[in-house]
Amino acid sequence: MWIVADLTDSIGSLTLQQPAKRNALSRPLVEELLAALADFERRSARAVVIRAAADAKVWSAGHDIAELAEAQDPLVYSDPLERLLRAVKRFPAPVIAMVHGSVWGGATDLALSCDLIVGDETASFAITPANLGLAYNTAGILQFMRRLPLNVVKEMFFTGAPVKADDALRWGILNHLVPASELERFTNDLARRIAAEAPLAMAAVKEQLRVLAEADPITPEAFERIQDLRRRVTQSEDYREGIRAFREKRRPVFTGR
Ligand code: YXS
Repeated sequence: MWIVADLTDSIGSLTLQQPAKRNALSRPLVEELLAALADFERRSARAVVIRAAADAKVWSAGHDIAELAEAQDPLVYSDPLERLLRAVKRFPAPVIAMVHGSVWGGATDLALSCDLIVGDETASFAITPANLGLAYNTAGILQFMRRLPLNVVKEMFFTGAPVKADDALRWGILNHLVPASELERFTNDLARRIAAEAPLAMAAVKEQLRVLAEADPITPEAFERIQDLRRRVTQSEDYREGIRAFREKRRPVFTGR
């Protein structure tokens, strides 16, 4: 088991439980999250909290780099993590990310795909394709653009550096920044308040907001241009070097080829 799932008083809780790999969002872990969300939907959960274990220093290290396809797009529509991001955004009740610890790469996209994020002073958020020589996918870029000011999105993608908790609050990544000692109580109170509201109204307004937020008209030419840009990066030597460097536990040397 890579997660712990619990449903009590109509509030679902999903705890990432793979510390040896810093809760990397591997295929088996993601498939368990997807199965638990489907179970929560069947049992009419009215709110869901996604979290790591209380003592985790890393909320999640993002995509499992060992699973990333080389020389082809590793962030395709059918990728398990992409399926999870869509499932969270489509879940018919609010999903809250409760963040203690650092959040990396695709896990930051997962947190931003939740409806609300509550973090403590240890929370930080990084998006890291540049560290691997990778071009992020369109749905993911749009997710960041919808949630954050463009200059903030650019700084996060250009540097790959973690955004620390106080900046995460200031820039709008966090809904609430609370002391670590308060995090669980605060988040549970928020979930209970949401779960006490009318569930049909909650589900409707969440889906309305998703449909309207995602109503991005994109021309075929724009789509083709983006695909061409991503294809060249995905097939680059730099991307191969990024994966190799992670595997060899060293800093990558990018040559622009
Ligand atoms: O060497 P062992 O077998 O003990 O395994 C090590 C790491 O290899 C493993 N691990 C990972 N395995 C697969 N995918 C990962 N993302 C990943 N992260 C870590 O966990 C074991 C312990 O790692 P270690 O020794 O580095 O732990 P630490 O506590 O010193 O450092 C924790 C981190 C998270 C700061 C460090 O592990 C790290 O920087 N991990 C990579 C974070 C990252 O860049 N994630 C982005 C993944 S790619 C992704 O999400 C998107 C495709 S994108 O790039 O577009 O954002």
